[in-house]
Amino acid sequence: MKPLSDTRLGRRLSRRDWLRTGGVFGLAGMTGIPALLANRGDHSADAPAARNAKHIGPPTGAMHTVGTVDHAANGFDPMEMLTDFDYGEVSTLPDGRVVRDFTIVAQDKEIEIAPGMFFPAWTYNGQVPGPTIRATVGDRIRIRFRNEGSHPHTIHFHGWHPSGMDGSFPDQQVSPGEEFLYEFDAEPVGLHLYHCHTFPLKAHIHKGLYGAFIIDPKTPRPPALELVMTMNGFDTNFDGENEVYAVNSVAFHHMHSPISVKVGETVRIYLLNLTEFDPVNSFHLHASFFDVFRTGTRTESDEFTDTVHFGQGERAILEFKFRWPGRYMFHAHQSEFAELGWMGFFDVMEQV
Ligand SMILES: [Cu+2]
Repeated sequence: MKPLSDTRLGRRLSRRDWLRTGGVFGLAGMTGIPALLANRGDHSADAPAARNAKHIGPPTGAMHTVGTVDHAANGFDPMEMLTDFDYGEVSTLPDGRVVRDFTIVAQDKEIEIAPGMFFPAWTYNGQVPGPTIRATVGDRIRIRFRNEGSHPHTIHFHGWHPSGMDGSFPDQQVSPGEEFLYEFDAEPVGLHLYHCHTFPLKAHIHKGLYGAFIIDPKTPRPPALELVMTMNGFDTNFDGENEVYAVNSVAFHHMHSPISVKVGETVRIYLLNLTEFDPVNSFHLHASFFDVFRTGTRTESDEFTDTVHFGQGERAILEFKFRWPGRYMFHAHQSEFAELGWMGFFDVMEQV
């Protein structure tokens, strides 16, 4: 079903070879991976594509998966994840400063990343990405980290913190069954991230141990519809290349469930790239342009464009408004990523 190697030729098939040989057609039948892909290639009666097309619906060229992901079983819903901000348990220090207490637990967990396609993830709090940690600049952050997974893990936060809180050194690894308390002040203002910093990093990050860390300025940003989108990918056959791409883990989710916005409403996307294996990922918005606040550290827009490209760990706040009602696509501008899951729709309604 998933030919990792061609023993006859004695060489490993690359993902692209695999797509060309029709491997994905078997995948399409098994998992609902897009009818779009099933429509490529040989359509003769005996071709796997034709056989599987019968199971996954008519060859409409529809650009999404067929079937549904069980979000309840996953324990997270990509739509809810867009606006799910964890502000922690709030208390105050004697000097009046705000303290935010969080608990993050590392757990091994199988997650469904496309209908019928499961990935053996390593998670923070059972979800990929982990919870979006949010604070105001200057707040004290305390994160009680418990490792209930099968491997050593850490949490390495981007932002200011002393060396002892870095979560990257050999003596800072948290073994299964152990705990560590990360404590530091939230600074600087910006859109940051956190991720496991255990070697090999590419395995620990790709398995799902990452999340967004937003530090708001003292004067809040203007009101907007705020959405967190973490661009990610999954290497489902462990060949060092991703077979599935998404924002917030579930391929094509917003093709089935478009994001509702209003004409003239400010949309603010906290966009991060945590894709492993590929050097860049990108975001392109149809029929509109957006301001780009790189790393979210400054209040002036760095750029006005319709496409941004990020290396891993790179992130920016995007702000835009739609002028007209209707359906507008957003997707990676690496067409291959888009066709393997990283695309979605905004549904724009008239203001009432
Ligand atoms: Cu780890």
